[in-house]
Amino acid sequence: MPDPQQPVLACIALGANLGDREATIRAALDALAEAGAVRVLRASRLHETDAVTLPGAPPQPAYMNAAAVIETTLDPEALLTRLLEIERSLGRDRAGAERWTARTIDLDLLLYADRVIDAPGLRVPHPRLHERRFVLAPLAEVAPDWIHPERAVTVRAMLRALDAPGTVRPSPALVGVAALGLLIG
Ligand code: PH2
Ligand code: MG
Ligand code: MG
Repeated sequence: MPDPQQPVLACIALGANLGDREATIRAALDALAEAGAVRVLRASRLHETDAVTLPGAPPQPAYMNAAAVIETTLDPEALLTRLLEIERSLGRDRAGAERWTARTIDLDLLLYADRVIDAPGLRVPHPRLHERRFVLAPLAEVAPDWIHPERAVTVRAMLRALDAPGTVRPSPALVGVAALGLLIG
């Protein structure tokens, strides 16, 4: 186990397709930055993306997606709990929700240092990370050289290799984080 006091880097995906998507994503990043034990180091631009749904599911509004690199002293379980708390505080209602239904906010733990975790409710790296353009396109802005610990390839290479269709429209707006002034490089 890593030293619990030693900060590690992790990557988070943010997605929203109900309500004021952009405002909610900004609020989620601010909430992450304001809570103790987490520093937001980089935030991607906002990317508007067509909703990927389960086969046969009704169409959904387009998403706003983004990604961030954070530094944290929380272990992966505590970080996941923090993400779920922020989702709830921003109006995510999971009651009765089936998979992949529209949501005000979705915060996914994509990568946590070079750890591989397979526990109920927590799989890291995120199991579908490598096949989703709406995850990889923003992630490649903030962590292009991050190596997927199971696939041994970089985020940039995974994005390049992607053959799944998917429409991603990057917006000129950075998500931006209050009091942090960060950037993509
Ligand atoms: N999240 C999903 C399912 N489908 N589609 C887009 N475009 N963006 C998402 O964040 C997304 C999705 C489940 O988490
Ligand atoms: Mg998700
Ligand atoms: Mg989620």
